[in-house]
Amino acid sequence: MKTITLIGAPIEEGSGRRGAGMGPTALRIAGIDTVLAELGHRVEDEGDIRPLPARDLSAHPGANNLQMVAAFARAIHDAVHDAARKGHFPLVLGGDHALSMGSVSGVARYADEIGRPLFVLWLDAHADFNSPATSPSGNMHGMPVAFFCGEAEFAPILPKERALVAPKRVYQVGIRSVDARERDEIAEHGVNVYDMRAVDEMGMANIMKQILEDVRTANGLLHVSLDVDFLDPEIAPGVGTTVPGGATFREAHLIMEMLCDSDLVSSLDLVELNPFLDDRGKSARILVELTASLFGRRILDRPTRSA
Ligand code: B3U
Ligand code: MN
Ligand code: MN
Repeated sequence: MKTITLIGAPIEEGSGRRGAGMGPTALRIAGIDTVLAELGHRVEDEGDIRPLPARDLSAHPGANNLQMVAAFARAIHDAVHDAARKGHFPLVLGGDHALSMGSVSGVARYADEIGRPLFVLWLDAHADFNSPATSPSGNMHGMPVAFFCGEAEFAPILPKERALVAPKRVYQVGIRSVDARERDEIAEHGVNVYDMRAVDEMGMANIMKQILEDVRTANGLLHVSLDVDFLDPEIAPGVGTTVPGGATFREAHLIMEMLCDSDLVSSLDLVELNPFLDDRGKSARILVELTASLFGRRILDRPTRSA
């Protein structure tokens, strides 16, 4: 039994189009709280974050809506850090992926405080390793991984002394749309990449076993960031940037079931859900189902452990 703090993060300013701000509402309508409560967890819904004004920052030509993104990042950082410190499981309901600048930094700070390394599992079609200098779009939802790894240091979005994540503890699974500069950056920084070809060749179970073993060996905390576009658009069309050839329903569930068995996950983001583009709530529902699997819903009881 866990105490789960739901943190609504209705940010859409990182994405370059409207709609992701309705994500937290759609996830609540799809029953995220009741599903978790039915599995025996205590659920505390903090409601939606109100961004703290970031008037100290000025506009930046390579980072669209910098002030609003920073405002959300600061508030999310504090909410996630507070929840983790209380021993709760922070579950962030997005909102676009720029919110992970705040959530991952918040858990990284907590991990530092308790002296354990933070690992990040990034489930996404994209690498999200751009910076204002490299981004083709200027959209900040394409920058969070570079940000929490200490790259993309172009503005004081969070205090300078914030905790960072070591790129070698970041695992990207499912990527299939990477900009040329990003490809060089992730290789240079030693980010662990399992692109869709690796998924096809190795199988999701083997990939997850390797990742979970690394986290367990290091006695780490694991943050999971799930972007809707990780999934194939056939099963999850409610996202601004659909990329064909994504994870199947079963691949995604297997990940969640193995994460559940491992008991290593300490925080989760559900991001990029755009209800305006969805098909009768299909994508919101699949995110809720995947979350249920992560928190203990199972097909049969199995004695096997995943790592
Ligand atoms: N890499 C591109 C596209 C992109 C990144 N993340 C999303 N789209 N969702 C960029 O704009 O940085
Ligand atoms: Mn993303
Ligand atoms: Mn993406």
